[in-house]
Amino acid sequence: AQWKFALEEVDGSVQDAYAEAFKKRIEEKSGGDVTVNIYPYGSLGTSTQLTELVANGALQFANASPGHLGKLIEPIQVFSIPYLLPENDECTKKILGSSDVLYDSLSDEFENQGLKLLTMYPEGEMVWTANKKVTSPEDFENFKIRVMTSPLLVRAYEAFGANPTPMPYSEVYSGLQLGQIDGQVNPIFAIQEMKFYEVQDYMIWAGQQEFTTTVVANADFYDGLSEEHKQLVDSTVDEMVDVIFKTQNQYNQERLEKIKASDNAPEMVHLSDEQRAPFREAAKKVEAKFVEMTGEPGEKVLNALKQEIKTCEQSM
Ligand code: 6CS
Repeated sequence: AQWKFALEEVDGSVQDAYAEAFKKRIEEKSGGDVTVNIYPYGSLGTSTQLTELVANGALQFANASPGHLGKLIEPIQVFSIPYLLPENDECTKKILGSSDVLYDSLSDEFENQGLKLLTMYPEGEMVWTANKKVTSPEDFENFKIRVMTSPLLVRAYEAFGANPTPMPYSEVYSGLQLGQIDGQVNPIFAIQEMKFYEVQDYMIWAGQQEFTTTVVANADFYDGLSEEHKQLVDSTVDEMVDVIFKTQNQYNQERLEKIKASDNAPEMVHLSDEQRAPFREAAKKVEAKFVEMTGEPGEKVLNALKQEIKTCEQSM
């Protein structure tokens, strides 16, 4: 069998590291029975288009990040509520890898769209890059910030006082360069590999959000797999939880050093707890918006996730 796995990120990214390790394990364990072909971001289209290609069976696997899934699977936007996920990374890893909320109720929503939710993993803390020093919601006034295409992200950055502009990943660099947008938000490894730091003066840590992604499969493809192949996919996905957690940490650390060592490196700004406070306060409004958008099912997901976070944090 030949399986196609498409990425929302370029060669050398965190998603690429995942797919490469997945491929290696699958090919070895299947004894050459299965080959996995990886398609990095670019030729096949935007994140939204990749999700469509998996849903209609043209692709077997792809990454599909909540930041772009919000129109198709509204409640997955719970992962885009700022300051919601645990501060403890181990809890984030645990919840994304094995949460009941995620793999019971939310996976049904994926199923309804022809998608099998295989796993979810973190890719690192999201950092703002900007052409001015933003330390308060007031600084965000008239500031055009690019966000991913999920509707809740527009609400989130409005609540933070900015003018959010949703656009695909591939358009961000030129948007920054041409001044159509003033800033954007992404994990450090992505800021480095997409060269956003070259056209921005500041990198700003506000601690508001972990970047999360899902790996989805075409649902009919997955359901139709032999027991042996299903086991192959499931066991590999399980093994990958720790592998990718370590890799993304390493990539983000190494690439921060690269950015710092570059000519004209952006100024690194770490917001204090006091400076973060108004953004945290604004996040409550985003939570309310989420409930308004997604209704009772969304509210249930939100409350159950909060409970899981609390339980994990208390056990650490
Ligand atoms: O900003 C984005 O659109 C993208 N950022 C990352 C780090 N991965 C995929 C996503 O589409």
